[in-house]
Amino acid sequence: MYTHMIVRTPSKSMIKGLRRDFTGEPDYELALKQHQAYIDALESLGMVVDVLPPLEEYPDACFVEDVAVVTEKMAIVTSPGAESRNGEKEHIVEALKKYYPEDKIHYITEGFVEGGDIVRVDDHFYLGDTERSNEAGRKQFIEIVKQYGFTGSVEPTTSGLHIGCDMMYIKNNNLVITGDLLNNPVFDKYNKVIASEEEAYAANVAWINGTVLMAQGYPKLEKQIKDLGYDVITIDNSEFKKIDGSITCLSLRFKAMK
Ligand code: CIR
Repeated sequence: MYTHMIVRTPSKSMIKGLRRDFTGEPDYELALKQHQAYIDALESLGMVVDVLPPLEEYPDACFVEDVAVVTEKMAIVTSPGAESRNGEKEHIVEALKKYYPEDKIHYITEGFVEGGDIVRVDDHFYLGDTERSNEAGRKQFIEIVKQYGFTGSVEPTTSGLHIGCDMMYIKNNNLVITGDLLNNPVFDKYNKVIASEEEAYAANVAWINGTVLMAQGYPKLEKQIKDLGYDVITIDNSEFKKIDGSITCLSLRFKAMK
């Protein structure tokens, strides 16, 4: 069960956010409205939401998922592999201290790893082998989580920016999955909820205490998830999609330790 969320208001500079393909410039005012709708959806589910101020010097800073991994036992401040994003990590620490004792906040100091490249499935973390992380960062991450009884493994990922673009766990053994990860036998033990190629973008869904938050406009996947008995909330996040953002990247979701 999650109780809290941390988000960061997009800065005006978000229109210059990193992207792999240009599909149009984001409309900042619309992005702000979509961000508020995202917050409203989570508050409607009873989550306490901390809204951090925009960081103009970091166009991608609204994607707070990439700078930390938060659990019920500890938090890890990551170290983004995208050079323009690495400094964002300094700005999440204070927000985490509100909810975690200092000795339960760990830091990636070796190499790089981004939160979007880490997907938790029960007590295991799958880490993506993408351009945003390296061996040293992944190794240190796995060493830290092992101290808390978690396990971790690294999986090849070629179709998305992060492994989290192509899979998300919605509990009860249900794994929303798409792209190359479908060919990885490691995931055969899960009930695969397959996002079709044309709906691949929507595979990044957020499970929030039994409800699934997902991008608007992907009716097949929405039905597949509803058919499993989940309530679904859809969010229009067109402006974040233009800079490779999806649903989970806009928040840190956790059960506060203090
Ligand atoms: C980036 O390329 O870093 C941002 N424009 C998008 C980050 C999306 N993060 C995520 O899915 N966890």
